[in-house]
Amino acid sequence: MAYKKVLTVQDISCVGQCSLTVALPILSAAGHETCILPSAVLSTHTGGFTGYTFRDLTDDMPAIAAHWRKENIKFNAIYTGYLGSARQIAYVKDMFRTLSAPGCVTFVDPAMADNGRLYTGFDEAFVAEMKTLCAEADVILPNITEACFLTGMPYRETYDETYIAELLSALRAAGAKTVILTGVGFTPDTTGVMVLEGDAPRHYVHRKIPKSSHGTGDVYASAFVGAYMRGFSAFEAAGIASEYTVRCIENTVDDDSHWYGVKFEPVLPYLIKVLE
Ligand code: PXL
Repeated sequence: MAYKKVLTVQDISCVGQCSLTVALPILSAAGHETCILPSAVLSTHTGGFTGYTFRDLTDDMPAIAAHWRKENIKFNAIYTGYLGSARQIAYVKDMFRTLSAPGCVTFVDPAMADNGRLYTGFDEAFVAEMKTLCAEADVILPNITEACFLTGMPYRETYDETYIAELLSALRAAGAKTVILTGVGFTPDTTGVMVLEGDAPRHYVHRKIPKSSHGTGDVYASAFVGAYMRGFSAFEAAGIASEYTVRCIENTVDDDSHWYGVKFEPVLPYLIKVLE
């Protein structure tokens, strides 16, 4: 079995089932050694809670990376999610260059926006830096809103195949290599993922649960990275991550008190089985 050393760089939201509290268990369940670099520590995520704490860890990053270099620690994959400042992006690029083992795969989930809007705390300066990080990554995993911010294309609630094709071309023109564009559906009951690897995009379609759930982008990206690093193709990994994420949402949707994340943990045995 492919046992890879994966570094994931994203925040610790202590409560809220997103970022590292999702990525670490999912990547571990996928069978990989999972190393973490917290970009910030928050008491909760920013999507619905108020009064959360936020400790920016930007200034710790260069010393952590320097220590790893001194110890000659290298990674087979580096996967970034929610970053704590625009300044961190230069440090992350440096890590891509200096902490990659031969054949290292870099994944960037430009976690910064959804439903047409940037998350609280992000601005155009952050978007400009994130564009440069996406151009360096092997695989990017934006949702449609993030793809619009990355390319300058207008965000649309309703769209057709032509709009999505233009969005994918614009991402390519901005330097993206493999693109996993999430939340793409052309019928009311379905959604899916558009996978652009090489020249021809392929659409993985799955059922749509008519309720928006927090943290599912992180669940999706973590499952994708886990599957891809186990040797599945981008399209296969996109399908595995979709089916896992849909089951996590289905496992949560009836519990109105659980509005802040998805109950992904009881579904991990499913993911482990599918990856076998
Ligand atoms: O799931 C993305 C995410 C990660 N981390 C923090 C967030 C969000 C989305 O709102 O607030 C802190």
